[in-house]
Amino acid sequence: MLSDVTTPQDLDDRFRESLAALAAPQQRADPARPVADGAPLTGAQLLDLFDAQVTSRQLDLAGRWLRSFGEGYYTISSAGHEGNAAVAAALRPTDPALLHYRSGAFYCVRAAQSAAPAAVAPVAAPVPDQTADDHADGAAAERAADHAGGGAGIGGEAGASDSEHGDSAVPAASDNGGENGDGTGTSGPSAGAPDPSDESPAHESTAAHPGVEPAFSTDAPGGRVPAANGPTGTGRDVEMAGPTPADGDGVDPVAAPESRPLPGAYADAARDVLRGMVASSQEPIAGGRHKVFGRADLAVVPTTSTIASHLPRAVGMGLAVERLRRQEARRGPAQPGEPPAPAPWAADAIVVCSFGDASINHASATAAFNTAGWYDHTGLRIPVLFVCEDNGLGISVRSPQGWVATALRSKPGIRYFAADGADLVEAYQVAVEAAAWVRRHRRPAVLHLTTVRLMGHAGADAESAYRSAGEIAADVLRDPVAATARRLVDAGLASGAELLERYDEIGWQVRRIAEEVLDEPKLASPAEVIAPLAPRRPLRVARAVADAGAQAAGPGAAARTETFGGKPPELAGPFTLAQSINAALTDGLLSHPQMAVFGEDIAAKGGVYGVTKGLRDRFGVARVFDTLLDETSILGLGLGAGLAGMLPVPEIQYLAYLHNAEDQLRGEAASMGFFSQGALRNPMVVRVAGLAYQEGFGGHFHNDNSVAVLRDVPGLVIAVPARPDDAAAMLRTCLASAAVDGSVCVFLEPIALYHTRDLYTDGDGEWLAGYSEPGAWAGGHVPVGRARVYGVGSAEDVTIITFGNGVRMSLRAASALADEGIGSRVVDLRWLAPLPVADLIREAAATGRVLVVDETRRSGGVGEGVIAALVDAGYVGAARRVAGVDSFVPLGPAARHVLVSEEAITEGARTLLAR
Ligand SMILES: Cc1ncc(C[n+]2csc(CCOP(=O)(O)OP(=O)(O)O)c2C)c(N)n1
Repeated sequence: MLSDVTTPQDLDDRFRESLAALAAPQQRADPARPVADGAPLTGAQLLDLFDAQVTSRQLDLAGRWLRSFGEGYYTISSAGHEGNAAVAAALRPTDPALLHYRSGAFYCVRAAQSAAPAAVAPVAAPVPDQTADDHADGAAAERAADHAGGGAGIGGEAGASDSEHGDSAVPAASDNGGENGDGTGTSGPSAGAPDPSDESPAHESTAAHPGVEPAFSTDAPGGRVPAANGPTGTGRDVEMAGPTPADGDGVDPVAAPESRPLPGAYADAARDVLRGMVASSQEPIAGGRHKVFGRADLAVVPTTSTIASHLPRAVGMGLAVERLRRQEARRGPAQPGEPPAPAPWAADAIVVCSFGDASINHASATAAFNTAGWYDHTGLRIPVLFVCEDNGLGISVRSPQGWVATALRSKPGIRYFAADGADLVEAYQVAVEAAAWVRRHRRPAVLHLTTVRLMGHAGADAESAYRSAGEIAADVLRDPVAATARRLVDAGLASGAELLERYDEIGWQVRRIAEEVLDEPKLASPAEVIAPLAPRRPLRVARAVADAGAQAAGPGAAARTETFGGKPPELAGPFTLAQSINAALTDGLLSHPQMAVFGEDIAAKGGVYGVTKGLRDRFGVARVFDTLLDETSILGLGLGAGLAGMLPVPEIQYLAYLHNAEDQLRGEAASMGFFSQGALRNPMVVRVAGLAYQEGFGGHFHNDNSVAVLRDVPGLVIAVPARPDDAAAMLRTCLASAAVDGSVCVFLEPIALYHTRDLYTDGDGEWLAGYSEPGAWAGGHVPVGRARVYGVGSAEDVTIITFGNGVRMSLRAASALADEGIGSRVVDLRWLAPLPVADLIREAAATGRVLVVDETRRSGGVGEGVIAALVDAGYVGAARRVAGVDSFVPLGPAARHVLVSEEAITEGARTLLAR
């Protein structure tokens, strides 16, 4: 009986009723044949996808069951979304997938695909279009990119000259009546005829391997549907004890479904999911840290609970995958001794990301759609398939009738496909078309998959508060698993009773595994929890810096000199902070072939402060490029590029503008190691221009002095160089740390010091520094979390702990104090995270009097952390703080009222000494 709230019991009862009502087929069909004339799936394939759907459904029921006695911690289900099994089947197991939290069936299919023996012929060999842009030389690409609005991209080799890329060449655009006239088309049975020119390369590749007997069927044009007699084990630790398989002699084409073994990969997938539900430390990706769909060997990248936050990353991955493909195509097969291409994804991979209908409204989603479309408009290729699983609801809020289709159809540069997720055959056909289109054209598309949501948003959700009983019942009637069962019975492939037996058998197996994983260990200590958070291997980082120096001084010396226009920076200078960062970025691009520098205005203009001047000319648009104006997307590009094996160095133009995109750093970048136990990483060095004291320029937004939002991001490295020589060394450290340990680093550059030359008096040039020659990089290496100490006068009376602009102000103040006979030691933290605690304690103890000079705000500012670190370490001396006022920074001279001044520093020191 269906109540006003759909409980697991209701859904289960209803499913049983509907299967019991199905008559036995009059005639049995051959499972090796298509389920219907012209259908893209055979009966056997449909039976297998049914298994995946049922496994997913039984996982949902098990999740509620585990919760009922307090041993399960996750009840958001996939029920109603099991049509996504078809999407997985249409893809290749090597296509990176960033999945919606309702992806149980997708995950089961992906696991089964991946379990295919290696001997199986690869499906759908790469035959991306060899369009004009593949052959574009750098200069042409650069011109094209410039023409397109200054935006090259990670795939910046592509020109805008693509013969297929334009209004006139959008495949089937005007054939199907859904064309928007801007490169966005509509496809799918519900929208119009498919474009014959979009035939998947899969056909070609399968035909190209005659005689190969795949364990997974390859006659479907897209990915691999797990075959009925597919692998029953994957070498992992579980196998479902299914009923005895039918004789494999092929004589009996009407084998009843209960005689099919359940692929062991489904059991493995079920175990993964159940381990997540019970927070087992043996869960394969997050190790009990979260319930996510993810496994590195399945190319399933875990996503966070923040809806749509994975979409900007998916776009970045698309760009990077395409860039690396082109790079590899250009350089040809690896020569002996040549390092392998760093990309972890197949060259012709496409990226898939799925999400709900309410999520399309989120700023992160609109940013991702826009960025994909923007790049597409410039002629750059982004092979991303967006999949919107539309159940019509976001928890309790309805998507307005027709809104999702209207919104998704009208995304410029993104081709639209639509399918009914309750019809597995149709969904598969359209998903294959969509995936093939993206793979062939290397362009973005969205698949709008209509679904229902069964059993509410999550376990505790009382749907009756916002939905009528009739509405809930209508959704149950559209249960996609029951729909697949009907299809199987109609096609003569099984009876309802047989399918019900299958459902129960899988249910029994899932419960058995659930009981097994209940006993598995949980994370048992803080150390265990944080182990994968941010690995630090300082010796390896130091060695990487030394190696880069040796390369630049030795075999790379000639190229380096040429890159610097004949005069290496150590022979030029002395440099300002900005010049030093510029030279270090140049050296970084030379040392790290996978490094790319990008952001707003950084290429053609060279940055609003000239820090990146000349880099594009030195390295070309593929490695140094302007992005569109959206910080979320800039970081998303970095997230995806890092995951694809690159070393991204995005720039955020002003600290104030990091905040609107901060989740991409906090929720996405910094958490990847944590939620994947280090199996996946997104190394990144985010350059941020910030902090105050830009006298006479701007108000708060160009003088933002708040870093509180960064300081508590677990594992994040925050560097604040004050001096030109430190800046170069610290940037080398950050790049090496990102490359070696996968670190996510914020390199916060004090704008006011960019062009500062003097320290004490006009013209003294004491804030300039020479640039280290590469042979000296190892000796001058600055490890993460090590401070610099300056002794002024006797250095015995007071310890001034500071960073950034505070260093220069404190040195000037210390000089004035020295004239009064007060000796100071000025400690430049250099790293705000992790704080150089050992250095702090040593220097504090040396005088017993600590003055913290903190240019950020009093509340939540860096000084709070410094004082707390001293207290935690048992420091018992005197301590004071001077800090910014808890205010936004006002315009003009009024800024001085809220910022730390040199006078405040000298006053603070005198007060300390007077105690
Ligand atoms: C940025 C963000 N805001 C709010 C939430 C809380 N939340 C979780 S799921 C959800 C609804 C999402 O609806 P939809 O995208 O349609 O996916 P569905 O759950 O319907 O499959 C909300 C609001 C969240 N996870 N992330």
